[in-house]
Amino acid sequence: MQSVRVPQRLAASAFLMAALAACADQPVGSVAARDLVPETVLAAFDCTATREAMQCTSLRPGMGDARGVVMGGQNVTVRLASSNASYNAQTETFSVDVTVQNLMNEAIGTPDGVTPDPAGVMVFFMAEPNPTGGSGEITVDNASGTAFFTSANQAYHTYNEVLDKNEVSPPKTWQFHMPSTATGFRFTVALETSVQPLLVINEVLANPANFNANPDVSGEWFEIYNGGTRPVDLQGLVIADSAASGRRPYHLIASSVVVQPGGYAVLGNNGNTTTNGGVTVDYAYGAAMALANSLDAVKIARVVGTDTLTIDRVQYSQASTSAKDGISRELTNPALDNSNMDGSNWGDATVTSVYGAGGRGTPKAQNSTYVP
Ligand SMILES: [Ca+2]
Ligand SMILES: [Ca+2]
Ligand SMILES: [Ca+2]
Repeated sequence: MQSVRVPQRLAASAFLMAALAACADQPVGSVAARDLVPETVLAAFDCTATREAMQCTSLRPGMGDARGVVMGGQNVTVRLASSNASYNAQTETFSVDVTVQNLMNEAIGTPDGVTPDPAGVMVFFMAEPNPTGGSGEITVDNASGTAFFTSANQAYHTYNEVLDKNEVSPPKTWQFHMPSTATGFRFTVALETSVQPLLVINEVLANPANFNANPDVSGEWFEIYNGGTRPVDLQGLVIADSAASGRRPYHLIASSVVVQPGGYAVLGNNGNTTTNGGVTVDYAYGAAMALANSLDAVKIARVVGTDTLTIDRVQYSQASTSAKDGISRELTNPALDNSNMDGSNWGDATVTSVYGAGGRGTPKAQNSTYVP
């Protein structure tokens, strides 16, 4: 039976069970079930081996990948490195140690940067080993399992790691059965994993200037910065603020808002620039959030199965610091700890040339308080 690559953490979720029941006549392990786990194909590699060595180079983006466009490749998003290649003539086994290095700013093997994805980082054999010298059937000997990737029952190696920026995994020994009649072989692999959306709440205007009778219901906004290496679509993520009774119910971002690496998105309660103080908003959440001019919090999270995992969260309790009338609060550098908006990692927008009647601030642009 085809193995089901569904993290144990999610296996008990009602969502998943409902999805499986809904397609009960589909083979277990169908793409529908796997897609509940937000996985990303990061790179594909063309690998060649002799009895003494193995090397992998990048495949071009989009090469025949039924799972979507392959992003980047070797030395762009992730690096595969091999060492200690050896051949055992008695058992006809070729062995090589392979490590995975994450070259991106965002962590991999985790949906939020902290929580390990039980599915880990998976390296799929897209094309099985074929001899390049001599003859005989070459097979993957010690796969972690098989699953549907571009076709059924494809072998994969799993690295159960959360890999932060530049981090290298411990080596895993890949073993192949290589008959003595073969002298070399070739195969392709693709690396698939969950990726942390490296989003930073970077600027908040909780207390718009008095451009109309009730500016709070028409002119609040906050800015998100993408500190990652890959674009992030906010669609499907959830946002919330706090209310007197605790966290307000999450609001699902219902339309596509792609934030490029190093780019910004502005989310506000009102998308109409003639009535919101003049701010151009990428996404309007309406009355789903209301940023108090006293104390409050802003959170963005992602839903994975029945879990809601925080991507970023900021809070403030000093109105005289973080909710000044008509002055946004800016993070001085997106790499800093931004959890406390009242703290010294944040500052008041200094630009006096206002974006509009709503007040001082730098919506969808680098903060005026930015310190490299
Ligand atoms: Ca609130
Ligand atoms: Ca307000
Ligand atoms: Ca800004």
